[in-house]
Amino acid sequence: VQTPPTDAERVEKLQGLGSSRKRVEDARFTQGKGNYVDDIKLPGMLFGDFVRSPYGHARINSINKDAALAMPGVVAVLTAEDLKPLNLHYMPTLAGDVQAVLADEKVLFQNQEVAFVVAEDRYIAADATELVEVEYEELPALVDAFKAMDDDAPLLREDIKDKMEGAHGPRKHHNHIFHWEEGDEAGTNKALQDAEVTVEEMITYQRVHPCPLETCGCVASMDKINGKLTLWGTFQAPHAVRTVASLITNIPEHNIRVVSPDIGGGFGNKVGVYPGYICSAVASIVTGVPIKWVEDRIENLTATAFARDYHMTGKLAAKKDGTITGLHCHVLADHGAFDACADPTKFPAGFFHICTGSYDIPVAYCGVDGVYTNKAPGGVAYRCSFRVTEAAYMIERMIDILARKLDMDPVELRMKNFINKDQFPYTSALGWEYDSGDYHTAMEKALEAVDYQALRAEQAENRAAFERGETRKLMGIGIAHFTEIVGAGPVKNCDILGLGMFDSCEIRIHPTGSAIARLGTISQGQGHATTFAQILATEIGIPAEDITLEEGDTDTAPYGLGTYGSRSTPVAGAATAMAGRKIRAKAQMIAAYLLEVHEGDLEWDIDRFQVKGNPEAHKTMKEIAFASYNQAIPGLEPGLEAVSYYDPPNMTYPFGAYICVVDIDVDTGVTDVRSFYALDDCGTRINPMIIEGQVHGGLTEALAIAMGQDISYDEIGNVQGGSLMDFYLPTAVETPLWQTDHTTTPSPHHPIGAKGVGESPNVGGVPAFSNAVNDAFAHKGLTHTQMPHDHWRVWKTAQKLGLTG
Ligand code: PCD
Repeated sequence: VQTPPTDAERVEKLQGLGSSRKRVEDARFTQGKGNYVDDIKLPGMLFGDFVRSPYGHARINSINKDAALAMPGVVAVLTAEDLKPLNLHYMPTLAGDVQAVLADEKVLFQNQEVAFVVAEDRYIAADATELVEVEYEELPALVDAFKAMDDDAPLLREDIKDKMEGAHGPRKHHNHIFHWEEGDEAGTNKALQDAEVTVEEMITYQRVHPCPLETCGCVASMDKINGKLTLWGTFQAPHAVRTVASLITNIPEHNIRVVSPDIGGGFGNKVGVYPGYICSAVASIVTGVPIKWVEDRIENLTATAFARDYHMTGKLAAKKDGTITGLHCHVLADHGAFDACADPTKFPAGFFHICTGSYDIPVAYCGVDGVYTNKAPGGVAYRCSFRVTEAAYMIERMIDILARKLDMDPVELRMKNFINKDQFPYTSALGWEYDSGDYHTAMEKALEAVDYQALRAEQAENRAAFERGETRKLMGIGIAHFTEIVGAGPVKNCDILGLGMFDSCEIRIHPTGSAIARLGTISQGQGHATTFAQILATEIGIPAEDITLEEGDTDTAPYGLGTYGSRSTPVAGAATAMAGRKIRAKAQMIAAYLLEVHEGDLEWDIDRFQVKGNPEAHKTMKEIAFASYNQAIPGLEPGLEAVSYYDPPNMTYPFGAYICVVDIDVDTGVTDVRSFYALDDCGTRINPMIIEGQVHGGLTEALAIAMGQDISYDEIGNVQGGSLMDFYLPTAVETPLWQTDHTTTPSPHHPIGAKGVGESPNVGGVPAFSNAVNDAFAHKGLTHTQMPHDHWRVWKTAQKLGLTG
C-alpha cells in the first residue's frame, strides 16, 4: 500500500515560493546552448558596421563612399543623406529629444555613427569602414558640464539652437536641456538658515558604463512578400521597440515582430534604441535580405548608453543632537550629446527625488539641470531604478559627512533619523509613499552580525598604531542603509513614450495538467523562467517544473514594458500571481461541478480543491485541468486560460543595511576589501538562491564602480575608458567574499508581498564602499574624496593629507 504524500512533500514537489530551486535556464547556458543574437544566422544575411567619428566635436564637410563601394563584397554605404528622404536621419529618444541616427553635418561625440557599411561578411564590412573618406573640421569640444552654460560655451546642438522650449520646459542656454525640481525650496532654505549645524558637499558620481558581457546587436529581416519585418535584438523592452518601430517606420504594428532571444546581461544598456537597429532595419528594407549588426566592445563602451555623470551638491540641516531638519540638493546632470536618457516621461532625472533615503526628513528640495556635452548619449539606470543609485550615494555620503561634523557615530546618526516602522506607509518630503519597512531591525541585525563595536575598537587601535609608526595601513568602515524604489510603475505616473508601465502574464493550462506562461518582461540572466514558474506553482498547485515560461517574442507574449528598474517581480510578478488566481477561480467552479458541491463549500489546499471538513473529497489541479478540456460543464467555456494586465497601485521599496571594511595601504593606495556584509529586505522571497546570486552580481558591479570604473574624456573629447584595458571589470581575483543576509518585510500592496531585489546591491553597495574609503581617512580631516577609489586616487588622497612617505 502506498502512503499518500504528506502536506510537506506536496509543497516540496511544487518547488514554489521560497524554494531555492535550481535555475532551469542554466542547463542551456552552461552547455553553450544559449541562443543569443549573434547565434542567429539567416540565409543570405549581410553584415553592417559603422564608420565612427574620431572627433568629439567636428563639422563634416564631405563624405566620399566611392572607395568603400568599390571594395569587393561591399553592398551599400548609408549616410544621413540616404536616410533623409525616409525621414529617418533623426530618431526620437526616450527623453523627448531627437538623436542623429547617422551624423547630420556635425559630429557631437567621439565614435558617433557617421556611415553604415553593409557587406557580405563582418570583416569586409569592418575593412570597408576604413575606406569611407570623411573630411572633418574640428570644433572646440565641451567636456566639462560645469562649463556647459558659460556665455562662450560652444554651441553643440545646431539642429535645435532656436528651440528654447525643451521636452521638460524652457531651456536657459543653447546647451541646457531642462530644469526640473521637486519639493519646498523656501522651506528647505529656512531649515538651513535656522539650523544649529549644516553641512554642504559637491559629490560627483562619475560617468560609468553597464558593460554587459554580450554587447548590443540585432538582426533585421524584411520579408518583402508578406510585408513583415522581424527584428531580433538585445532588447530589454521588446514590445516598446515594436511600437516605436511602427511609429517611426509607418510599418503597421502587426507586421513587425520583435524578438529578444537569450540576452547576455542587460544592466540598462539594452533599454534604449540605437542607430544600429534603425540602420539594420533600413538596410534590410532596401536590400531585401536580412542584416546583422553586432557591436564590438569598444563601440559598446563608447557609443551606447552610459550611466550616472551626476554632480550633486547636497546640503543637510540638523540639530546638535543629530536630528536632521532639512535636505537641499542640486544636480548638474551631464546627458551627453543627445538627451537619450531612459526615464519615465514625467521624470527627466528619473526617481532622483527618492534622495531623502531611509530618513524622516521633514522638508526637502531637489533641483536638477540637464546639460549637453560632447559625450556619448543615453544615460541609463545601470542596475538602478531611474537614478536611485545616484540619490542613494548622495544621501549616504551626506549622512556620513554630517556624522563627522557632529562627531557622532554614523550608525547612531542613521538610527536616530530612520523612518520608524510604525510610520509606514510613509510619505516622504519629496512625495513618495514608501510601502513598508523596518530599518532599525535591519540595521541592528547587521551591526550584530559584523560585531560593529569590536570593529570600531579595532579601528581605534589601528589608528593609534599608525601614529606610532607601527603600520602603514588604515582601516575604514563603511556603512550604508539604502531605500530603493522599484516596480515602475503605476500607469498614472509612469509611462515611456506614452506607454503606461503596467505588465502582463498569460497562462494556458494544458489538458494533462502542465502549463505555459508568457510574460511581457524579458530575462537577461535574472532567471525569470525559474522564479516566475515558482510564483505560479504556489498559486495554482502545478509543479514549477511542469510550467514553461516564455518571454520576449511580441508575436506571442502579452504586451508589457520589459525588464529594467527591478520591475519584473513587482509588476509582472504581480500579474503572474493575479493570472494564477483567475485560473484558480475557474478551477474552483470546475471542481465544484465535479464534486457536486457548491463552490463555497470548497477550500484550496496546496495543489487541489477539497470539500471543507472532508478532505477525502477533492480534485487535484491536474484532474481539474483535464476535466476543463474533456467535460461539457454547464455555464463554463472549455479550457483553462487566463491573462492579467497588472497596473500596480504603488512602487515597492526594498531596503538594506550594508557594512564594508577596507584596509588601505597609504603608500600605494592599494585598498583591500576585508569584508562585506549585505542585508537585503525585498519582502517575500521567491527564490533565496537566485536572490543571493543577484546580490553577489550587484555587489560586484558596485565594487567595480566605486573602486575603478570611469568613462572620462580629455579636453578635446577623446574618451578615456573605452576599452577593457582602461575600464575596470573586476574578475574573481579582485572580488571579495560576500556575506549576505536578510530580513523580510512584505509589500502590503503586492499580491505575494514581493519587492524587487536585482538592483539593490548596486544601490547600497556603492555608498558602502565609498564610505569605507572616506572613513579610513576621516580622523585625518578628510570630508569627502570623489570616486572612483582606484589605487592612484586613494594614494593621491593620502598624499594630500600628508600621510605618504
Ligand atoms: N526575485 C526573487 N524574490 C524577490 C525579488 C526578486 O526571487 N523578492 C528574483 C526574481 O524573480 C528575478 C530576480 O530575483 O529572477 C530579479 O528580480 P527583480 O529585482 O524583479 O529584477 P528584474 O526586473 O527581474 O531584473 C532587472 C534587474 C536590473 S534592473 C538589472 S540592471 C540587473 C538585475 O536585474 N540586470 C541583470 N540583475 C541581473 N542579473 C543578470 N544575471 N543579468 C542582468 O543583466 Mo537595470 O534598470 O536594467 O539597469
